[in-house]
Amino acid sequence: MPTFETIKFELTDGLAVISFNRPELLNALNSQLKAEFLKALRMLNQPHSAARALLITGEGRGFCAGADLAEGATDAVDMGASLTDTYHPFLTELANLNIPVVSAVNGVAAGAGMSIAISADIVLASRSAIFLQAFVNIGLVPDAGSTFILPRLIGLNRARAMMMLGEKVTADKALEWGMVYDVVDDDKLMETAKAMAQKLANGPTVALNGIRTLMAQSLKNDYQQQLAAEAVVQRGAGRTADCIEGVTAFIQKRPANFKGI
Ligand code: LHQ
Repeated sequence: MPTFETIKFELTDGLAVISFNRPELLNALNSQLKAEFLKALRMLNQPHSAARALLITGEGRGFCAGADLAEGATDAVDMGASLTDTYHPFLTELANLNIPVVSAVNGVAAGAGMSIAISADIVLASRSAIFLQAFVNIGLVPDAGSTFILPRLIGLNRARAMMMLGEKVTADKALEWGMVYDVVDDDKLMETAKAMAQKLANGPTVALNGIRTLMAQSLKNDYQQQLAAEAVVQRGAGRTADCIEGVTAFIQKRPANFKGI
C-alpha cells in the first residue's frame, strides 16, 4: 500500500474510504493531492481490487475548497491545460470506476471540490455543509464537470444562477433542489455514510456497476436506445452468481449474501 500524505485511504470489508487530508486549507486541491487521489483511484480500478464501493469525504471542517489558489493555480499560463493535465485524469478515473461511489459532504464543497462531491452516485451532506460554485468569484467558469453534472441534477435555471451568482447554497436547499440524496445531522454524517457505503459494498457489484453505466447512458440516449442498453446490461447482470443468490434468497425468505460476482 503506498503512503499518502494529502489523502487518507482505507480499504476494509470491500469498502474503500478516501478522505481529503489538508484540513487547515479546507482540503484545497494542490498538485500532490490531485496526484495522490489519482493514484488511489487507479488502485481501485485494478481488475483484482477488493473494493466494492468507494466513500469520499474530507478531514476537518471542509469537504474540499477546490483548486489550491495559493499554489499558483491562477498564475497558470493555460488553465485549460491545467484542467486537462491534472484534473481530467482523476475525474475520468472516478467516472470509470466499476463500483458505486458515495460522497459524504462534511462541510464546504467549493469550485472543483463541489464538482467532485456531486459526481458521486449518492451525495449525502451534513446539515452544515455548503455548496458553492466559487469559480465566478475569481473570474473563472465552472469546471471539473460542474457544467455537465449540475444542470442535470437541479436544472438549467438553478445551475445557471449558482454559477453566475457564486453564492453559497445550504445543504437543506441542495436537498430541496435535488442536488443531494439526503441531509443528516453533522454528528451522524460519517456513521450514516459509512453504513450506506457498506451496504453498497455488500451488494451485487455487477448490477450496481450496471446501474452506473445505465445512468450515464441515460443522459444521452433516446428511449429506444436506452431500452436496448438495459437489455445489454441486464444480460450481464442476469448471468451473475449474485443474481442466482438474490433470487434463491428471496424464495428461501432469507437475506441475500452477495459476493460481487
Ligand atoms: C484556501 C482555499 C483555496 C487555498 C480556502 N485555496 N486556500 C481553478 C484554477 C485552475 C484550473 C482549474 O480549475 C480550477 C478549479 C477551481 O476549483 S476554481 C475555485 C477555487 N476555489 C475557490 O475559489 C474557493 C475559495 N475559498 C473560499 O471561497 C472560502 O475559503 C470558502 C467559502 C471555501 C470557505 O470560507 P470560510 O469557511 O470562511 O473559510 P476561510 O476562507 O477562512 O478558509 C480557511 C483557510 O483555508 C484559509 O486559510 P488561512 O490560512 O487564512 O486559515 C483560506 O485561505 C484557506 N482556503 N479555500 N481554494
